[in-house]
Amino acid sequence: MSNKNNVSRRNLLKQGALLVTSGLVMKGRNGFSQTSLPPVDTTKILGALPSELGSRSPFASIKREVGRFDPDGYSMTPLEKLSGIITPSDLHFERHHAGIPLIDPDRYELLIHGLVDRPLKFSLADLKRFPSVSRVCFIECSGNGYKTSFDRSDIPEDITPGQLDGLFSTSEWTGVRLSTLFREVGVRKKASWFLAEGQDAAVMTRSIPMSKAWDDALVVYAQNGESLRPEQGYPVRLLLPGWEGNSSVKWLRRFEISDAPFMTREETAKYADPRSTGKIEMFTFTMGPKSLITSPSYPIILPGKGWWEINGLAWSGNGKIDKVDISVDGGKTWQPATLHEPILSKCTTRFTFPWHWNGKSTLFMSRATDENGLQQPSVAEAREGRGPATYYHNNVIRPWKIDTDGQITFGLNVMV
Ligand SMILES: Nc1nc2c(c(=O)[nH]1)N[C@H]1C(S)=C(S)[C@@H](COP(=O)(O)O)O[C@H]1N2
Ligand SMILES: [Mo]
Repeated sequence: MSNKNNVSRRNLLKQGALLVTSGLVMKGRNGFSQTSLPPVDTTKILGALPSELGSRSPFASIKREVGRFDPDGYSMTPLEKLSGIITPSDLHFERHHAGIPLIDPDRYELLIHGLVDRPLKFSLADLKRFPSVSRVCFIECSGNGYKTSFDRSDIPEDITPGQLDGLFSTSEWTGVRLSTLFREVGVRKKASWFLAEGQDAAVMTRSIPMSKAWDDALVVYAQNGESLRPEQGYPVRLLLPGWEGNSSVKWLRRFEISDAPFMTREETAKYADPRSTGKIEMFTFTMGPKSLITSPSYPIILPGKGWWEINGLAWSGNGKIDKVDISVDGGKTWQPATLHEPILSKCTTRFTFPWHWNGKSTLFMSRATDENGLQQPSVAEAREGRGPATYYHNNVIRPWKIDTDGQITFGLNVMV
């Protein structure tokens, strides 16, 4: 498999030489003591000694793609470069409306007030004293999928999976159940909504139905075994499994309990879905079933016909993935992919499918179905059901096109 952007062996050697001249290999954090690349006979050279902090192989560097729009910004997970389901923490996507605040954990406080018996403030240490829980689940920005409405076909063909859908990542999160905290303050019976507020310069606020708190909402302080990254909400964020990323408020400082939604800017001017009826649907929290083939994908060129493994990711905010079907004939026929363990609820599932490419030009794609029987829609189905105006919750089937020369490009424009 060759890849236009892939570093060839020769380029790697050149890069190695560069690393050496810049002293990076000698003095790098990883402590590699070799001064020449490629490593000659590694059995004849003392290897690197242990270090306080690990690092990636210089041959396996990997980066997020960043978009900065003052004061707004995002970075995207390079989905095509990852294996399994966990996103390394330093590659988790980011979406900040007003940058990353630096919060002193010793001065951190979470206030819970409103329709409660005992308004309380919790320090970070207080939160860590409650029974802890861990859960592996995804976060997906509701604007994931190239911010284009279902009706438009202006997504470029030369787009990688990460550039298309990289506002999506999976981590193991640890914290305390929100229901535990709400019981502690004695949430009143008539409470039906609560406000979650962040302490960043955007003061992100969202109204969340009380049912989510009693169901599976978490207040988390750890990610993949260590404290949250600053960009993921250090020291504490709300985590609403399966719901649009925006509602998982980072740098969390306050919950206000109420009997009505608060109608904040983030749920009226934004994060609401205009429909073809002319009406706007609000509080469309759940991320629908979705899948994406991450390999082969643009910019890969398959060198010839034969067996190639189709590899990808599937997820649903409604529960577990039940099946992923693959079509290699433009959507005419479908065959089941193999789902890899673990298959967790509101989490990412890896799938593979052995494909015998006959050398002809075709469109190949995946389609996810979750345990509730909800299925990833085609563009036509999405347009029909939701109207053309919204770009939020874009989970339409994502086809890739392969030419007779093996070049793979994004194929949605061919379909619509
Ligand atoms: N306080 C606060 N919370 C926030 C945001 C923000 O800008 N401020 N961005 C939201 C959006 S739009 C998304 S998609 C997710 C992104 O989470 P991540 O940056 O950890 O991937 O955080 C949400 N929580
Ligand atoms: Mo988002």
